[in-house]
Amino acid sequence: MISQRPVFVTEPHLPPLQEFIPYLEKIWASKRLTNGGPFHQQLESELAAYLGVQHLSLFANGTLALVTALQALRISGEVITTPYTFAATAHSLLWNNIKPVFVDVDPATCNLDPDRIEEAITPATTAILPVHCYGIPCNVDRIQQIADTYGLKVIYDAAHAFGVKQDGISILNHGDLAVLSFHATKVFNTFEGGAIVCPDAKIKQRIDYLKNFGFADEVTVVAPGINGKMNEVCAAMGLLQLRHMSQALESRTTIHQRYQDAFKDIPSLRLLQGPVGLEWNHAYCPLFVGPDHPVSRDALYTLLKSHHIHARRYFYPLVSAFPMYRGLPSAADGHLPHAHALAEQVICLPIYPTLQDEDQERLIDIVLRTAR
Ligand code: T4K
Repeated sequence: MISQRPVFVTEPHLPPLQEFIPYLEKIWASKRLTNGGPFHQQLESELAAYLGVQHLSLFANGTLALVTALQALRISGEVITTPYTFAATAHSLLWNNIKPVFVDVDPATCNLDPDRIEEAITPATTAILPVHCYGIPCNVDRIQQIADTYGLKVIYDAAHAFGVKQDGISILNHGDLAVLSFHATKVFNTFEGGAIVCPDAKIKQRIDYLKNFGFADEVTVVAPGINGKMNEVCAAMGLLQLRHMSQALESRTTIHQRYQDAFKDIPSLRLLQGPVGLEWNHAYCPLFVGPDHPVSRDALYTLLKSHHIHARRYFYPLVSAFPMYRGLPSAADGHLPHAHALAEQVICLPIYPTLQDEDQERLIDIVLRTAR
């Protein structure tokens, strides 16, 4: 009998429960629950080593990390960003009273098109906030060149880019800061969580103050900081996850390869490809349903749903279409043609280490039937 169990776009990666108990026992014994406890400290140093970055500051989630990264660099005025992302990217600007300026994306990567950035710069521009969408790296060299020429800061929204390397080097080392998300749905999760990757100890210290109400010591408050701290249970989850990362990444690669093999001869279906030298984390598996495919993207989405397969249309609708952004001149329809086309065509297929072979085969079979 064909399985009809529900399949979601992702499922959190959960190490065996019995391996988590000793961490909880330590938390209970020490009564240290949060505010930079021992697991928090340990995770910061283990993650920096694992990711190949100088420093990082843990956060309660990626959104608070984005908001704080912008504050740490005193970004104001206008910031150039992508409309093809999750709401949190642009929202972090609004939370700082910054005006987002949307620039179109390169359809090959789904990331900010560097050729379109310069025309969006005005005297009010202070920074660029690109996203390494789906974990595929932005054109970091071109973006840095533009930032250097115009004296702009670069903060990468690297929510999808945990562990991604290009030519052996972490892509998290690019820009002035990079922000990670460790949400339950991410490649590496701490239930909820996030981090700012910092190039030096001085900026890390400022960020550490900002995520703790601005306290520099018991009696000194240096900024109107927020409470963005990660607690000890989440940090412990991160430490345990790290022990299982290589296996999880391997499974994701295998699953992605199966999709690749299954759809390679269908020209109206496109899977994203990384550049040569990319160590991708396969955070997502976006499939682009071209206009000449016999079935539209939305019809495929509905068809899969009728088989209890809950794929997701990340990122549809575009952030620039949300009510709080659609009045901006840069959100105008004709201004973002590539982002619009991607948003109309994308469907993210289930990809996670515990995805069952038979569920993936079932899904592939349904998609292949739409091509006949
Ligand atoms: N920047 C970018 C580019 C981002 O993509 C995100 C987050 C952020 C910034 C902000 O980072 P955080 O503040 O979140 O750390 C999800 C996630 O909540 C969000 O973290 C993520 N991006 C976004 C792309 O996806 P939803 O609203 O689509 O999630 P939800 O609850 O519909 O979950 C999707 C599927 O995952 C469900 O159908 C079932 C499964 N699931 C989900 C959860 C929460 C589980 O199996 N277990 C779970 O606990 O936003």
